[in-house]
Amino acid sequence: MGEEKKILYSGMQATNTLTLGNYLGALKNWVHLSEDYTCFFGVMDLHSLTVRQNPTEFRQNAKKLYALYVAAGLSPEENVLYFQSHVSAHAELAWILNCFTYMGELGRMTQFKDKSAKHADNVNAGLFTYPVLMAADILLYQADAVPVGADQKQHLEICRDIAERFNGIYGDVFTIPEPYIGKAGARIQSLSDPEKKMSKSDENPNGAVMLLDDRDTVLRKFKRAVTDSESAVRFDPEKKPGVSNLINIYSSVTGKTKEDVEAEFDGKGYGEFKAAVGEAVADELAPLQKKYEKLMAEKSWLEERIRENDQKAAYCANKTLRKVKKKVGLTEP
Ligand code: ATP
Ligand code: LTN
Repeated sequence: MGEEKKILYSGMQATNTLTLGNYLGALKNWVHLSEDYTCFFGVMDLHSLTVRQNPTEFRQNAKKLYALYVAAGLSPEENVLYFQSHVSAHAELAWILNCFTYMGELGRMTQFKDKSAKHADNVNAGLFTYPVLMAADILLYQADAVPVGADQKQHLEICRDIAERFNGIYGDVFTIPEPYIGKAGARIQSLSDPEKKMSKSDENPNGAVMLLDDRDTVLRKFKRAVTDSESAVRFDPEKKPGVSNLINIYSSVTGKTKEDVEAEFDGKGYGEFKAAVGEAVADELAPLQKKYEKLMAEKSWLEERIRENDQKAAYCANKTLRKVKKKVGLTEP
């Protein structure tokens, strides 16, 4: 028998459809990691409530996100793919951990500061305690590794602090998780403004390639991608952020190194290069989109997997929650 696999936990908020940045920076890496870890991936719908949602669109987006996880290659039979809000232990543990988290710690979170500025009319308490719910997500499953983008690193640090504080009082209840910051595709920039990251909430529709964009749209967006006044395909993020971003995307999709890409397009113009990147991305997305359409057409299969996975997640989460409740001295029901 081999060694028992370590536990990996991650998830995304269920807002809007995903971009190529979400795919190359997160989802695609998860698919690789899922071979080596026992994985839990959540559709983080409770976190999405920190920003006001339209209920109909929100419900659809959450289901779409689940289908995209599966279409991208995460098997719901090999991994636990579930909805955060379907497992009540998340909200329960978050409450308990709230009582082990200090206002000062939460006030230092840069995401809280950014989002409060962006949604100045709705600086709610959920936005403030967002990292505590995230800590509960991770700690419930005794995760060893948590793949996240650089923007989430601070949240992982506070999660470790809360877990260590709790363990310090009550003994070894929680596994202390390690962040796992991927390398390839770690940061895909906007096609229209390569100084900014590619984001779902970009105002310019040409800045972000969406995972469900059709071939013509993908090709058109790459054709319009902002570059520079030279014509050499050379990786230099400082001086040539646009072209460097395209090299990064192309190398992430094809698996070629940056040097190989430079050599491949040596002496060729930007027009040819942009067309090649567009084609490579469209080819990468085509099978994912086909699978997504198929999944959405036979919803009952997906719904059955969701039910099974919600139960598997709840089983693991409740084990930790029971232990926590006992440790803090809550009476048994
Ligand atoms: P928003 O536009 O609403 O801020 P987002 O597109 O940044 O959202 P998140 O839900 O915050 O998406 O992130 C989901 C995951 O995708 C995270 O792990 C994040 O690090 C990763 N990710 C998001 N955008 C990019 C990007 N441009 N490049 C690489 N990874 C990204
Ligand atoms: N905050 C994360 C989403 C998220 C998450 C988590 C990621 C919520 N809970 C637990 C990893 C582990 C984001 O915005 N990307």
